[in-house]
Amino acid sequence: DDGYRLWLKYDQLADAKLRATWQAQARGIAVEGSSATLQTAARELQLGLQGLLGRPVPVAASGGKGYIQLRVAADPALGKEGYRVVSEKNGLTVTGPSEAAVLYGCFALLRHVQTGQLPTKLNLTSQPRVQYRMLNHWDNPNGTVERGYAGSSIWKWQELPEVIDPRYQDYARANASIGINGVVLNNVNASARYLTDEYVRKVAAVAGVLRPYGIRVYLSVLWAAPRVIGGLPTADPLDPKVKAWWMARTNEIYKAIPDFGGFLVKANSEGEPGPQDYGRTHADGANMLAQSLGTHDGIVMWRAFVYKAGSGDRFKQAYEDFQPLDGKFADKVLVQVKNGPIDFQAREPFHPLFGAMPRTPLVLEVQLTQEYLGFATHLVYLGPLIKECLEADTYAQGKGSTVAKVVDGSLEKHSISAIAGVANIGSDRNWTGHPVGQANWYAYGRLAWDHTLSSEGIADEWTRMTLSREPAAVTAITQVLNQSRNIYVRYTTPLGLHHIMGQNLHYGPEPWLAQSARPDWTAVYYHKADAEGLGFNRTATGSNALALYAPGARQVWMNSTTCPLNYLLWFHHVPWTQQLSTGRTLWNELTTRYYTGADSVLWMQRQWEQAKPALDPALYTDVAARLRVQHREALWWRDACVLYFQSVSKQPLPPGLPAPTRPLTEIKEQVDIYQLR
Ligand code: BDP
Repeated sequence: DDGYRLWLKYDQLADAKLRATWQAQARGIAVEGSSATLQTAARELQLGLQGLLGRPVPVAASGGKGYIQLRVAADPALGKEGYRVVSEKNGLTVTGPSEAAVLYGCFALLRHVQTGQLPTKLNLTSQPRVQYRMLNHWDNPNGTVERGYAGSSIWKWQELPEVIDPRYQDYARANASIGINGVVLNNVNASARYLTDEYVRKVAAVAGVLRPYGIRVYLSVLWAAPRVIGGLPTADPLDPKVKAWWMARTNEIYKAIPDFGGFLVKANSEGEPGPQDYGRTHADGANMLAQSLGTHDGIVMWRAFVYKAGSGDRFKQAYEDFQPLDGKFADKVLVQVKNGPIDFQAREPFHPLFGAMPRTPLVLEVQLTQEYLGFATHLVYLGPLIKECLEADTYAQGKGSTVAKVVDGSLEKHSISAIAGVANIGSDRNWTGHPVGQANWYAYGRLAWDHTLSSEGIADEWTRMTLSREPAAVTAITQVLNQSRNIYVRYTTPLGLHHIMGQNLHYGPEPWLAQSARPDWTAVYYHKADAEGLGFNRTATGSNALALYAPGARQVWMNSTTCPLNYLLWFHHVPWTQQLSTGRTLWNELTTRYYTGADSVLWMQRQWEQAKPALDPALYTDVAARLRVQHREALWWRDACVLYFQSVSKQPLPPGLPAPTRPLTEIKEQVDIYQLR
């Protein structure tokens, strides 16, 4: 098994009785209507059922008993994309108010069969809680992928529009199966190329493949495009010529792609151009772009990932730039906010903008590509990370004002809502490099559809669809998935440490990093280790970033003796010798976590080995080898951090923890090797 089929495996159900039961319910598929999406739905269902049931399942315009009926039918309870899969007298029906809804219903039915469940009294009803469920590609025109660890880009721009790689369709199938309905094709550090007629033709070809799967395409735009490709002297959003240029470009795009989704913008961030270059605000820029969309059905997602060099605590900067703009954005604008205030660290408190911009729909952006979580080498299931953010309580309108409710629009009564995942896929045969990276793509899609699903439930579903349905193996594997993120945090950044990774690569430890182009690109800026203690004081006696949160949320973190340990060093500078709620001193707790974290990777290896008989041999071997690297590198992190922090704390290791066998200098050399050009 080379992993190419992802979770859409459809190998024959081993249980003959179960197969027979389903066979009686799936003699054929009857589809009313001939549109591309309905035909796609029927074809997908057919493909899946034929595989699972091991016999032909014909598709017809109508059919009798035992035929599964696919039908578009108005149903006010289901929104636009919700589906209903029910067993009726004559057989199963899959209905929904739109063709895409029927397609989603077919995939839900397949999931049901594939995970080994019965057709009796079937009633699967579901509708998405978030309207725009986006995958963001950080793919460049030359085929590289920014922070991509699974080969190169799947988009072959050179060959488009004539050559349509069959992979585009398989990509669409995978996305549709988990409810993703929008994809931004290119990197937020955008090239202006995509806005040219030449490239719009290519983009239109991709859109044509994705359309029958209910997926719309979007583009990241370079703010300076009017200068770079438009021949204008300026990109000032209030300049009439600039406005006219965007309007004309947008109209051309819609001529080629009538269901084009809109734009994603990274402006005045990490050196990218933006409206502030002309003394204008983010709202000026976003609103002008929204205006250029005219009456077309498109949106602007404007990113809030901004931080300036040398202006106080980076934690606060996006808030300071954007919060005052609440209420100033046009209707079609959404502001896209990363899950945490710094940058996709292994654990972050929720971003303080959530709940603080009630008049602006906010897009939650999570990173599926594991830039700060071990690339495609470490096994880290991100379901728990995404859930933790969604369930965090902003207290913006009292208890229960979760990030999820801000994002799905229910808290502040927005009519549009969106969520974005930075894609972890590439040209590798198995799409994600690490086979378990597929689970992150899957979990993201499922949570984007319904954030109330549990991370554990999704892990179970994915494992059974992708790896094995053998119960003991499912248990062993899902235990690993569910623990993996906490384990990663323990051996890299326990107790709320953050941003202490290798500076160029964002891989491996570099807590000693003190010099960089900007202070907020060093590690010491974030951990603030000194003779007295460790951690960033963000209380009123420090940067006071805590004041950005509503009182209820702030309360949780405010006091260093009651702050949950997972967030302690995010908010407090804690003496090495302070006793924590575990009974250990900070130093002893920190080192214990590094050691137990690294040891837990051995536990992951043993669990994986237990599942071996139920797994495809090549896949087993691949993951087993990656887990060996993961252990070696967990020790690397452990020794680097323990020895470095010890050089500052001057504390002895707690009894029972063996001292690292190599000196810090040796580890530093190793880190340097990885960062050589
Ligand atoms: C950082 C990445 C950088 C991205 C940036 C962003 O290192 O490559 O361009 O995020 O999100 O974490 O814009």
